[in-house]
Amino acid sequence: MVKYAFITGASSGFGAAIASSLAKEGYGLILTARRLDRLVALKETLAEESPDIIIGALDVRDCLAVDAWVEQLDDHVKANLSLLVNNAGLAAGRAPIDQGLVSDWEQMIDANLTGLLYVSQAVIPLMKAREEGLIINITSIAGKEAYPQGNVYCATKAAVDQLTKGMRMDLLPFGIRVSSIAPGAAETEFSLVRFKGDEDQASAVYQGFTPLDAKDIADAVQFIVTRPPHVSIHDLVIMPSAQASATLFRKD
Ligand code: NDP
Ligand code: 8X3
Repeated sequence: MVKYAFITGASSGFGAAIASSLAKEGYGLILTARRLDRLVALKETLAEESPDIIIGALDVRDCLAVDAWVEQLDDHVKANLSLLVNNAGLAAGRAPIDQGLVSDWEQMIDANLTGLLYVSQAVIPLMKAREEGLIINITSIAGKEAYPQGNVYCATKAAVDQLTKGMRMDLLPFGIRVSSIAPGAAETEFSLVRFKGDEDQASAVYQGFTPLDAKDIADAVQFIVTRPPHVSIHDLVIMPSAQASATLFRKD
């Protein structure tokens, strides 16, 4: 029986790389994000590796849409949904706390924290019914250490860090494992989104050192999902070799 993995934010970066890695592991894939055209292209790319890919446009901030999306999945998919990767998220802007835009704050809190809660609450009953499952939350080094002008983004990731621990406790009786991965600087579309399409500002973030790439995080997911059932990876902090903390880099 095919096992299914539900990956949020699969239209780029970590999510797309994780989809590719899990296709190789034989998972059926449930891939969501807001940009459906990206998901259509990804499905075509992965078709040879996984014939079983379900895609859908989904904004994780929309609770009703999240519930409806999970509800409409075929019964055999719901019965075999064994992995959830809560990856969708973003940083919007980088500004001192008194100068941040309320709309940026809301977007980050609603996607990174509240959206993760909506998706988890929709999926967990399916795992509980089988007393088996694995949830991987993508947090960040920003959730371990705040950095200047990172304020609200850091706070959302710190919240998810704590939430991961709480979820693990609440889901222990049901055999559901909960992991987190906290990456440092990785070159994806993350900075382009943070700086609202300013390519110069985005590329400057990664100048002078070799950042992580999306496959580095997909490799970590692959490691977690291939552990035997008695092993639970609680938290992986993965940094570029040139990054020693949220703010300390060794640059050329
Ligand atoms: P990308 O910008 O490349 O990918 C982000 C993904 O999240 C996209 O697929 C985007 O899809 C999706 N997304 C954003 N908002 C929403 C939403 N409201 N509803 C549904 N999907 C949404 O960045 P990364 O791959 O780097 O980021 C993935 C995760 O990793 C994020 O949670 C990020 O905070 C975290 N992270 C990133 C690091 C980095 O340095 N790159 C380091 C540590 C953590 P779409 O726009 O199509 O909806
Ligand atoms: C993304 C990494 O350090 O830019 O979470 O916040 S950082």
